[in-house]
Amino acid sequence: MVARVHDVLARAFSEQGTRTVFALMGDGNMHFLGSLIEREGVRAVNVRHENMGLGMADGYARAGDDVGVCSVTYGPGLSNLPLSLLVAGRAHSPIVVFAGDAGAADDYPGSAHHMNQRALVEAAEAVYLEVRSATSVRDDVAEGFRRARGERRPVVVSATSELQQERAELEPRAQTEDGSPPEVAAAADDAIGAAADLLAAAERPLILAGAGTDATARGLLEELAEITGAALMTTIAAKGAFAGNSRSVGMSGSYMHRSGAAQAAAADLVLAAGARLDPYVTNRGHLFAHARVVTLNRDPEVNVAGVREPDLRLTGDAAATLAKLIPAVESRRSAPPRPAPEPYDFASDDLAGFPYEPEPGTLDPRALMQQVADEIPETGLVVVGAGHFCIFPIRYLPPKRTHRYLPVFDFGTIGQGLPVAIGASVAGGSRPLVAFEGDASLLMNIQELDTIARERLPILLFAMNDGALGAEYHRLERIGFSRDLAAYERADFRRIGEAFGLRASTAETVDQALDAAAQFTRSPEPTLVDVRCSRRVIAPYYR
Ligand SMILES: Cc1ncc(C[n+]2csc(CCOP(=O)(O)OP(=O)(O)O)c2C)c(N)n1
Ligand SMILES: [Mg+2]
Repeated sequence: MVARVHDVLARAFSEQGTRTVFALMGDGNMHFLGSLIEREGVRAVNVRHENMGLGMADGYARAGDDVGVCSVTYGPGLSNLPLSLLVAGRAHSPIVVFAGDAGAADDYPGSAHHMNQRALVEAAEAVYLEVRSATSVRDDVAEGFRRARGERRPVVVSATSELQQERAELEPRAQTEDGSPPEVAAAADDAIGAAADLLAAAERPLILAGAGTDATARGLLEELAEITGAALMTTIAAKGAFAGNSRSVGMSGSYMHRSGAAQAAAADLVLAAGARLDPYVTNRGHLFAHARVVTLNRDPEVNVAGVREPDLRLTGDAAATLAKLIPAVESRRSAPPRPAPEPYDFASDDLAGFPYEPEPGTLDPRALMQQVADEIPETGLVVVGAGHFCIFPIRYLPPKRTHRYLPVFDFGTIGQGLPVAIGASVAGGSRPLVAFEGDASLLMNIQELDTIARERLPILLFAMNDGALGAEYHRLERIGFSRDLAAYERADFRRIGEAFGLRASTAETVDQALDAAAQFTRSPEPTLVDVRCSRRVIAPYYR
C-alpha cells in the first residue's frame, strides 16, 4: 500500500499518545481522520460544532491530565474555534488540534475557504504550527505536542490538502509516549529552611490548597496545620480537600464566606500549595495584601494575581516538599498551636438569613444543593459552568473529599460547562459525572446533547432553569432598567432531552430533583434534569 502524508500525520499523533479525537470532518481533515481512526485505531468522538469539539478536548485534558486532541477542517471549521481556544488557554489545558489548510489550490481572490488561519488562532492566544514537508511531519507533530505539554496551552497543527495527499514513507510505529508528566522533585533545601522559619514564626498562618495538590499533599497540609495552628482554605477547584477538618474555613476569594474572610484578613502568612493565585482566588491580589506569601508550586513563575511576587517560592512537587518541610517546622516551632476557629455552616446560615419564597412550580436551588450531595455518586467530578446559577453548586453543595470540582469560569464565558463535562466524561470512561449548566448556557450549545446520547455518556446534567439570563436579570434594576429584559419563558428541557435520546425529567420540587439524581446514581445513563429554579432566590454575590 502506498502511504501518504496523512498516514504519517496520523501515526505521529498516535505515537504522541493520542487515544481519542474530538472531531468534525471536512475536506481539510478527512484524510487525516480516516488514517487516524481506521489505521491507527484512535477513538473518534464526533461532535456537532467545532467550538464544542475543542471544549471537549479541554475537558478531556482537565480531567485526565493528558493532552486533549481535536480536529477541524480548514476555513469555516477552524473559524469556529476561537472562543474555546481562549478558554482552554486561560485554563492552561494542553491541547493539540489538527486543522486542514486550504493550501495553494484554494489561495485565489474570491475563494470560498481562504482566510488567514494563523492570525485568527494567534489572536485567540494559541500557537499555530504548519507542517513544513512530507519529511518533517513527525518532527512537526512532536513539536506541537511538546509545546502543548510544556506551555500548557492549545497548539494548532495544520497541513495543506496537497501536502496531506503527497506520497510518503510510513515508518513502523516508534515507542509511544506515555504522556505521564515527568517526575518532579522536592523544592531546594535552603528554600524549605526559609519557609520553615517563616511558618514557625507566623502567628496566624493560613494554608491554601489548589488543584495542584493530590491526596498525599493534602494530608500533609493538614498535618502542617495541626503543628502550626493554620486555618485551611482551598481554591474552588480543590473544594472539599479538607472537608470535616475543624480548621477548614472554606474557599478563598470570590467564594469566601465571612468566617473564611476573617481568617484571610487576619493571616500574617499564607502558604499557597498547588494553587494559581489568580485574581478570583486573591480578590485581585488584595486578599493577602498584609500577609507574607509562600508559594509551593511546580510552576517556577507563579505569582499573586500578576500584581505581586510571592515573598518566597518553593518550586517542586507539593507532597515531596511537604514531607521535608513538616519536620523542619516542628524542630523550629515552640509556641503551642492556636485552637481551631469556631465552626461555621455558611449554607444553613444563609438560608436562615435570606428566606426567599420560590414562586409556584419552582424550587430554591440552595435547598437542592444542601440535599443533593447525598444522592449524586459518592466519588467523581462535578463540572460547573458559568452564570448566576454557578454560585449555588459552588457555595451550597456540602464539600466532600471524594468530589473533584471542575469550574469552567476561565475567560468568563457562558456555555462551556457542557463540552468540558463531555470531554471529562470521555476521559473518565465509565465513571459517572455530574454537571451544572444554566438554561441559556445550555441552549447556546444544545446540539451536543446529541453527542452525549450517541456516546451514551454517564452524565447527570442539571439544567438550572430560571428562564433568564440570571446574571443580568439580577442586576438590571440596579442600573435603572426592567429586569424582564433578561427574562423569557422557560424552555422545556424534559422534552428537549427526550428528543435527543436522554433520560429526562422536570423538577419543580427539591424531592423531584433528588429522585432523578438517585435514579442516575443507581443506573448512570445520560440524564438531563430540568431544574425549575426560582427567580426570587438571589445568590450572595448578586444581592
Ligand atoms: C459567550 C457569552 N455571552 C454572554 C455572556 C454574558 N453573560 C454572563 S452570565 C450570562 C447569563 C447566563 O444565563 P444562564 O446560562 O441561564 O445562567 P444564569 O445566569 O441564568 O444562572 C450571560 C449572558 C458571557 N459571559 N459569555
Ligand atoms: Mg438562566
